Parts: sequence; C-alpha cells; structure tokens
Amino acid sequence: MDSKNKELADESTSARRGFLSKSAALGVAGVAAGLTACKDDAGAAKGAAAGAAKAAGGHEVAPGQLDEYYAFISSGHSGEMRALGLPSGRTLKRIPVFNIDCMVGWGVTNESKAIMGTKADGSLKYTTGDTHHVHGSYKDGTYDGRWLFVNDKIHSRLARVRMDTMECDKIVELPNVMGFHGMFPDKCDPVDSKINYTTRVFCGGEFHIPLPNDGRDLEDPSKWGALFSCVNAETMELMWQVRVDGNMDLVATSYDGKLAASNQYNTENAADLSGMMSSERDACVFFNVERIEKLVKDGKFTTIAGSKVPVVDGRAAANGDPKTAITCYVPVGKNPHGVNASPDGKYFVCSGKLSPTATVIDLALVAKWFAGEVKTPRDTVVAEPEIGLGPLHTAFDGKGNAYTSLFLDSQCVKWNVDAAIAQFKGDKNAKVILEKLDVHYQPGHNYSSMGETKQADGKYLNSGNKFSKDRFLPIGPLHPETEQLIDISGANMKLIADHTAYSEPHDGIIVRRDVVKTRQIYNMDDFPNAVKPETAGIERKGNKVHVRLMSVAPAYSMPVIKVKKGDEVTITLTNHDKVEDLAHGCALPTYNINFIVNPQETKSVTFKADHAGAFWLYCTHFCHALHLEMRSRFLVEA
Ligand code: RUQ
Ligand code: CUA
Ligand code: CA
Repeated sequence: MDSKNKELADESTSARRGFLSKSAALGVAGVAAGLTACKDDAGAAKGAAAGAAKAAGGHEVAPGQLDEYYAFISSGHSGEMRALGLPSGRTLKRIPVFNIDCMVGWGVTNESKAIMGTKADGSLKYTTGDTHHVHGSYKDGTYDGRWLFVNDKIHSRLARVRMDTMECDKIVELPNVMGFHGMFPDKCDPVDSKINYTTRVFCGGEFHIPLPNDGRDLEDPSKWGALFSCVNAETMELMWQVRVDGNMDLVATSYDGKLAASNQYNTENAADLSGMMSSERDACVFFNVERIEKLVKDGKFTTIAGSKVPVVDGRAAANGDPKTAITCYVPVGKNPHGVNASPDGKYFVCSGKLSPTATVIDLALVAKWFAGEVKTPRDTVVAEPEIGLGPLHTAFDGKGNAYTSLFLDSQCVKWNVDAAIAQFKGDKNAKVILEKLDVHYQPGHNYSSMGETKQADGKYLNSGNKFSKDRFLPIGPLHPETEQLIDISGANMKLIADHTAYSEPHDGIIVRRDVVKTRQIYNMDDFPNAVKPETAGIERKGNKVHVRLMSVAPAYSMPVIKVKKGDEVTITLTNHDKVEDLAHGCALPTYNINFIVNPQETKSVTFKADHAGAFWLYCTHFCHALHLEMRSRFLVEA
C-alpha cells in the first residue's frame, strides 16, 4: 500500500470505528452515548495492524498440514453449525441443522425431514432457524467427543449433532418458550457424582409470553412469563421447566452438576426498551438442580395447557426461604449479556453490557446461600471490576485470566480474576486490567481453546466480530463478519489472523483435535431401510411405488426406472461403495430432488410423480472418471 492509500485506509478505519461506536450507542438511547468517544481509536488501530503483521508467521498451517484444533461454531440466522480448523481458519464442514441444504439433501430426504419435523402434509414445519450457541457434551469436566448441542432462537428448538459423523440426529421443540437463546449441557449429575458426564441440557427462554400462548392475556404483558427448560441429553425429551421472573439470556453450568445459571437483562419484566433499562441492577438467576428434580419427583408441579412437561415455580415470591428455594437471583451489573464458568470451577462471570463491569460470583457462596448460610444473594459476589464499555462475553485461559469482549470499545480486555477479587476486598494496588487489544470491529462472542473445560490451555482466543467493513474486499452491501484469531499463549495478546465468516456466527468452542474421533464409512446395517441386492428393484402397491436403488461408481443399479403419472414415488438409495470419501449424489430434474449418500449410507425421498416425461436421474457428486455418465432414465408415463 502506498502512503496515500495507507492514510486513506487508516482514516476510514478510524471513521468506521467512530461510526460504529455511535450507532451502537444509539441503540441504548443515551445510556452509553456519552461513554463511547473516550479513546484514540486511530492510533490504537495502527498499532494492532503492525503487531499482527509481525505475529502472523509461525501460525500458518502449510499445505498438507493439519490444524491443531477444531472450532465448532454457530451461524446465527443462516441456521447451520460449522466446523473449522484452527489456527488456519479453514472451513471443514457446514453442518445443516435448522436450514435446508441441497448439497447433502438436508430438508429434502425423508430421514432429515423426520428429524426437522413435518406438518400433516409431510412438508417441513419450519424452514428457518437462528443458531447462537454450540456446546459439547462433557465427561470428567472436559469434552467426551460424543455430541454437540445447538439452539434455534426463532422456533425454540434444541438440536444435537453427533460428533462422529458431524450430522444432526435429533431436534426437539421446547413448549411454551419463545426466544430460546442460551443453552448449556450439564457436566455432572447433581446427586450422583459417579455420573460425571452430560445427561441434561439446560435451555434459557429469553422472551416472556402468555402461558399458554393461545390468545389469552395479549394486552397484559404483566401476566406473561419465561421458562427455563431441562432436556434429557440422551433421549432429547423435555424433563422439566422452571418459571422465573424476568428473562433468560445465556446459560452456564457448574462442574459439580449442582448449579445452572442464566443472566437476565430484563428483571423489570418490561415489554419495552426503556422499561428493560429502568433498574440499576439486573440479575444472574441460579437454579438448584437437585431441589428442582425433587419437587418434580414429589409431584409438586403444574403443567401448562397443551404440554405435559412438569413446571415448577422459580419466581422470587415463591422462593423466599433459601433453605427450600430452587432459585437465587444474584444482583449483577445493568442489562448483562453473557455468563461464563471459569475453568477452575469456582466462579461464574456475568458481564454488564450497560455497566462497564463484570460481576464475579463465587459458586461456593451460592451453595452456601441455598444452605441458608449467606445473608443476601448479593453476598455471593466476590468481584466487580470495571473492565470497559459494553462487556459481553468472557473466555478463560486456565491461568487465572479472563478475556471479555467489549462491544462498544471494540476491544478484547484481558483481566485477572484473583486481582479483581483482591481489589473488591480493598486492595488498591491490585492490577486487574492486564491488556486491551483492538478487534475489528465490535466483538460479540469470544471463546478460547478448550476454555469451557477444565483443560483450558490458554493458546488461542477467537473474537467473533459483528462488523468487518474495511478488513476484506467489498462484496456489496453485506460484508462478511471478521473472526479474529488471537494468540493468548504469551504475556501479550497477538492478533494473528482475520478470517471471514458468512453471517453470522455467535458463540463457538475450540476443541483439541485428539478429542474428535470421526467415522468415515457408515455401517450399512445402521440403516433399517438399506437396499441390498436381494431387495433392490421396483415395487408397486396401488399407486405407491418404491424404487430401491444401489450405487456403485459409476452406476446406479437400475438404468431405467418407469412409473406412472400420479404415483407416489419413494426412492431409497444405498451407496455400496466402501471407499473413503466416495459419495454419490442423486438429483432428479424438475422434481426438486437432490441429496448425497456417503459410503454405505442409505437415504430416501418421497414425492408425487405429477408430470410426465423423461428425466435423467443423475449423480451430482464427483465420484469417478465416469461420473458424468452416472445416470438413469426416470420415465413418467402420462
Ligand atoms: S449471544 S453476541 Cu446470541 Cu451468545 Cu452474545
Ligand atoms: Cu456417482 Cu458421481
Ligand atoms: Ca434491565
């Protein structure tokens, strides 16, 4: 870049940062408006860029080399989950979950539709989704490589992805919940410590709604409520729900399995923006899992019309006595966003968003509050350092440091948890803030390598930034997002890479590669409808026709398939190839069919043959030198 261009770039960078700070502040109507212009953005941005150029070496993953880590990330309102390699940032897989993906046939095949959910006519119940949080299943306080879970905020669904195949195998819709946002698997049973692995997934409900939401109470939001839900991780069925005051944003769980918590920005129970900002403090609501399950077991629950799921009352009015309470509302900074568990198992950190603070809550003190040994919920707070403007999410390095994204400051702040606790106790010399690093621009989530486990290794931090503007070549009005990779292994944070992301990832996890054990070839017998040579062929029952097809490169088992107009046709295709990476496609022109079958896999589609003609059923997935020749004539007689 010549010096003129460089100047222009710096100028636009600075203008962009200023603009974003202002527009972000606009959303909070004056509350933060005065707080955004307090730093020399241009100077800081230059420093960060120079540092990055130097640091980039040493983290490259050369051609043919494999990454050290996987990242499993959400994709926001594109509805999928993604697997990346880190530090390279290579996209390894886009895992369709709530969205339709015509490459693999997700939302096209009968099997995927059954998982996604259908209406009475067989069409998909929903075709949209909004994924925010991806978390893995645990054993012994770290990932067991079994499952990934992800939420859908739009239609309040929880999905599970098998880590061995990286495919979604179950989706459940939470009843009487709207805006299912935060989610976290448990790490241990609250009672039986031998069950030291994930058996439950906790789900926060953000928006309060009439209960049930059937047209009643439309004009009286004061009667509306929000539910915290518990899903059985194995069966993916609802276990119970807790009604709370306020809303629930994100969710964290303790390593001993006893506590789950959710930050609440609307303790006011308000239905409009100014109302939601009226209190000086909001809360982090803690759930006593053992007590909730005891109530459910003893039949002390109600149900909400249309749902059989037991609902217990976690509202403050019903939980005045700590010794029997199932919930504890800990006051935290105003309109918090984010609650994260420290890898030492001791603390939850709740960010302020409209307060420049992070609140550190001591879990041992929360347990004592439930035992009646701590005076007020606020007494469980052991630190509340001022860390910067618009704090959202906190990650950890396993060495006692926390890394919080600062949306308004457009920075990542590194701070020390023990120092914050010392400062809270009165130590004026405690050095809490260790470093601030500019990120580009306006970070939402950040997450660190193995940072949500006891094996947090303090190597990498990903900053998921909501705006990229001048970081990449322009591509029209919608810019990609910037996922910035930061090396946190040394004394100073080093920005080492900008990666693009299609809108819009929120949370993710970074997982050591040895944790992930995938299978490359299916077992044919896992599919009850697998087509074998003895069952292959065409079968007619009335106007229902079943075409049982096999693929072996470069041919399908039937060169000609003949049906009649008006038939309901099911095509079941089993891929008999056993070679790793040898998938075949199956596309049927004008019938809107496209899917693939991996080695030894079986999939099926059902459709009405409603127009006559000759249609080439062809292989879409490059499989062989004669891939183009891999096609059959699908004939529909008039
Ligand atoms: S949220 S950008 Cu959907 Cu996890 Cu904070
Ligand atoms: Cu089979 Cu291409
Ligand atoms: Ca509030």
